Amino acid sequence: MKRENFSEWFNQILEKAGILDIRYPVKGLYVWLPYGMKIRECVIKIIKEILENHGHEEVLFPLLIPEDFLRKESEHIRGFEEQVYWVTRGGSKELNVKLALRPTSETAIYPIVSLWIKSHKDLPLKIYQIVNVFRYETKHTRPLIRLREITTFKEAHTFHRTFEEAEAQVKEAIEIYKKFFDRIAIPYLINKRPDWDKFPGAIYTIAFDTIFPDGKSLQIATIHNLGQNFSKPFNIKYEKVDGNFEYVYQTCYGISDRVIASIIAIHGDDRGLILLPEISPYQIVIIPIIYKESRQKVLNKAWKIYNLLKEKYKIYIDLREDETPGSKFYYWEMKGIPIRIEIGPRDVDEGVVTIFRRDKMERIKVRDEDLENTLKDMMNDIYKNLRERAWKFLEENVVRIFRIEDIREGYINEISLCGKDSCGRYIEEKTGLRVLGEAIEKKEDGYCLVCKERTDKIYRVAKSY
Ligand code: PR8
Repeated sequence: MKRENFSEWFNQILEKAGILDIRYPVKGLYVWLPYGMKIRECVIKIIKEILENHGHEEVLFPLLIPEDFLRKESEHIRGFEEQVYWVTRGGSKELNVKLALRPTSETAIYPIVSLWIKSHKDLPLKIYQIVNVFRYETKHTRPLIRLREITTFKEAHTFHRTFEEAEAQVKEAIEIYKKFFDRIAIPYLINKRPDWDKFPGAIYTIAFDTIFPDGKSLQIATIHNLGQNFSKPFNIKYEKVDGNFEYVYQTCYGISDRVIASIIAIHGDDRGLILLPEISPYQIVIIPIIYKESRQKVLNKAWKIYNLLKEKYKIYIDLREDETPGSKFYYWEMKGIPIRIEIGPRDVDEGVVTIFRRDKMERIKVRDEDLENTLKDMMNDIYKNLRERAWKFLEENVVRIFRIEDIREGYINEISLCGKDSCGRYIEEKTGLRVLGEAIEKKEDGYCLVCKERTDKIYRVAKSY
């Protein structure tokens, strides 16, 4: 079902695993449920840790942006004009200055940062925030994937003395996202977007794209080199060592709820979610198999194991007596808990427990004294297995193509292209697919499929979300 009817599978999992309620009566807006919030928290914790380790500090800017701020950079507003929600009234009074719900926060942040930055000593400055943003999307909206309220928008903004420093920051941002996606076992391809598809106001955009089970690509992160395009209209200047003033050079980069969509879509299966130990609300669930006569001894052992493991793992003991063990198994499999420990009366007598791992759907018996070591190895192995499986799927769906007529929907096609806009546009028109951009970590000698010029550039083409 995941493969054949991905959209339906995805929406069902969101509901059945308790991630989102998708019945909110405004298009493109959804309700986060308790279990979904716990997963979201785990993911946020990882990205925060990585950003902080790379010298970024968290800030929080207002949601509302005055119209004149939003309009300061002309390309930016041209790109976002049709996506902005406006607040025009306070109660029954018309506002003197219209206020935009931020579609992203450049134009909220930069006027204020221009007051912070005075000298070269204030640079580099690296800040980030995790907020909701609103975009009036006109393409088909989907939970977590194409939202009108992006609820988990992590945006980083950096300010530098020179163009070279901003370039180095783009490289650092690539490393940051590699670390992040590796940690959550999401495979990616890194593409420099064609000029016509870059972020409004940027010099260029680099994107991380992944592939979904239906063969469509999804942009899961973007990094933009803004040059001085924003610092000039927003007047962000610093005093150089020699006493002259110069506009700063900037980058910004962001991820969204799509990260969580990817975790669900890429790791999950027909039984539900499959979570990595690090992002699972519980890493282990203990299920005592309770019968009247042996109730006490089973519960004693279950609590003993719980106490033994609770310092090391996020662990939950499912004591519900109005549910059968079978329905509990099904329930926690749907929720993607990496490991379940089953304890029955016979296990108590024999000094063993049964361990079940969700990613491989395998059950083994382990002696009590081996339990801790087995769990430790298994947690690592689950991460390794999910990561390998996910990368394998991506790699199997990337195809090297040598003729335009062989470009296929459902795959990421790699082709030789010279890089001229006209050649890229031609491919998009001819195939109905999207040119994701130039592979930044791959070169190969060949001839542009359109104009036949020599080139070593590889471009990726796919149907995308
Ligand atoms: C910026 N400014 O805004 P970006 N639903 C879910 N996720 C989305 C949606 C949507 N409607 N639109 C975009 N994304 C820059 C960088 C501050 C931070 C996700 O960049 O417009 C996509 O994964 O490219 C995208 O890569 C990311 O947000 C950043 O958005």
